[in-house]
Amino acid sequence: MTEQNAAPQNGAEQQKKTVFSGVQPSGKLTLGNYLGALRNWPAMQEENRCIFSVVNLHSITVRQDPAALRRQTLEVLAQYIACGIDPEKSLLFIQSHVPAHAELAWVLNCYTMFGELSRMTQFKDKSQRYADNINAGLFTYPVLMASDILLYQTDLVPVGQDQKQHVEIARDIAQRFNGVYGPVFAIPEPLIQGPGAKIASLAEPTKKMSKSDQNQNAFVLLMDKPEDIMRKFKRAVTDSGSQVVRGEGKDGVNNLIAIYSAAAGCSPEQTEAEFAGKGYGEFKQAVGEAVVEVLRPVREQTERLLADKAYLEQVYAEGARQAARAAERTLEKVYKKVGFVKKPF
Ligand code: ATP
Ligand code: LTN
Repeated sequence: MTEQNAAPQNGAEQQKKTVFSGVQPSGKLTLGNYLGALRNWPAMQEENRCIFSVVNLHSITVRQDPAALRRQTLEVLAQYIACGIDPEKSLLFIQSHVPAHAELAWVLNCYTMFGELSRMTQFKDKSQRYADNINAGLFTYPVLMASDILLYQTDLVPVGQDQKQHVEIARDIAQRFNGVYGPVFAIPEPLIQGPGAKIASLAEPTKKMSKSDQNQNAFVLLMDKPEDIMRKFKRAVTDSGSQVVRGEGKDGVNNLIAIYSAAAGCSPEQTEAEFAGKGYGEFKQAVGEAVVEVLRPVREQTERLLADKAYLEQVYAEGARQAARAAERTLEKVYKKVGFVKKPF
């Protein structure tokens, strides 16, 4: 990102909206992450001030292998770029490199209610899934996410459907804080786009496709080889019907229709029309092929980028520098408002 985009703006620059989003490096990215989030981001960078972070502080709410976490962090960064995010136009950084995120999270913890965090669906799901590690970080995860968003005076947060509730709590926290101290934070809005906003597991289509699923056949990874992608779609759970139409209780087919539509860039209605009179077997083959084609350039570009660690390092170093400057401005305002004595250096 050019300097002027991170600095206070004037004229036309002032009209730009600020966009912030992030992905956890808690595993390898899935087709759900891609169709629900990443894929929609490059188009936004032409007209907005875009900031994308690899949110590694969030990932340790679940136990991670340190070496794998380090590797996955660079992989996610490479995949951002491979998906079309241009480091010259957008600000890309690793969350732990900007201490303001953890600092603001502490303050906002004191403006977030136990009751509202208890209602978060992701907390309920994850505390069931990781019953032996229901740590405080898992509980306050949405406060850290609110800090990510609010530090940059964000207007829009492009995410998948599952994160809507978290963006809403960020709005609530911002409004509460502004209500006490005056207008400190911009009030962000979630941006949930297209048929890819809610991709389900291929093995259990009532659940979301998640990179931390134990079952390898539940997800397609961005880095999967074409033959693996085809095999996973061939095995995808459907139902006893045969027509490629959406319907109540047809979660598997509904999901494949959403995936095909998102991958081929058409509406679910167009997908149904295209496959009228064709069976599930033929449809699954077509979904697999469409996904292979969409992911191929992303996989190849990611591989090239991962071979150039020096370039990635340069991108995240510059990103951290610019992000820290922007974040520090908001943090300073917050510290002043709550009554902290000004830092002497
Ligand atoms: P984890 O399984 O480790 O909790 P995750 O796969 O849900 O992670 P995140 O890093 O939490 O991935 O999400 C990154 C982005 O991808 C978010 O915007 C989220 O809404 C989106 N996303 C994740 N899973 C899906 C899905 N199945 N369908 C659509 N969007 C998704
Ligand atoms: N919780 C998000 C990841 C995330 C995020 C953010 C997304 C952390 N901070 C800020 C948007 C904006 C998730 O996808 N699970």
